[in-house]
Amino acid sequence: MMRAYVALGSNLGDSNQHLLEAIEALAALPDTEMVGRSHIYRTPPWGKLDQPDFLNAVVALETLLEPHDLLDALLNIERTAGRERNGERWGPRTLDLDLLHVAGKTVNSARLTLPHPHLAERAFVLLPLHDVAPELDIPGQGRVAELLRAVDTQGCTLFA
Ligand code: PH2
Ligand code: MG
Ligand code: MG
Repeated sequence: MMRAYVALGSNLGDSNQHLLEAIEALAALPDTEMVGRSHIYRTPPWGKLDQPDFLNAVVALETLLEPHDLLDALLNIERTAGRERNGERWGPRTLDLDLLHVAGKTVNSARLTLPHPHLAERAFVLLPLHDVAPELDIPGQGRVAELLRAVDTQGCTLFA
């Protein structure tokens, strides 16, 4: 079994519903158990500012799926939520599922980089990740609690 951390985000449609359905779908993945779930946070848009606030969360999984198989499963769940990829970087989306880290694994493929290279810059990831894994040490980046202290969480609020 491998411990994997997945970030969830949505800022189109009924974002709370998209996140709740995604959490259910993740918990139902084959050979996978959901072992942690963060609060849901409302967060200001990062990267591209003229779009609605996001809801963000993180879940922890114990899984037998290899990282690339897990990635395929995440993309399937995104498609089920009506995710459209129009090529716009950092634009609004019904559901975004990002694989953040898989314990003991580094991956550098065309499709996937693990640990997620921009995790340490993003309050919208670190805040919920801190709920489920404050002591987690991200190789090359640091402990989640310390990474969180170093980012600006202004405008991020507890949603649920
Ligand atoms: N996702 C992005 C771009 N910007 N901003 C917030 N607050 N939350 C996100 O999940 C997010 C973002 C691209 O995936
Ligand atoms: Mg993303
Ligand atoms: Mg994504």
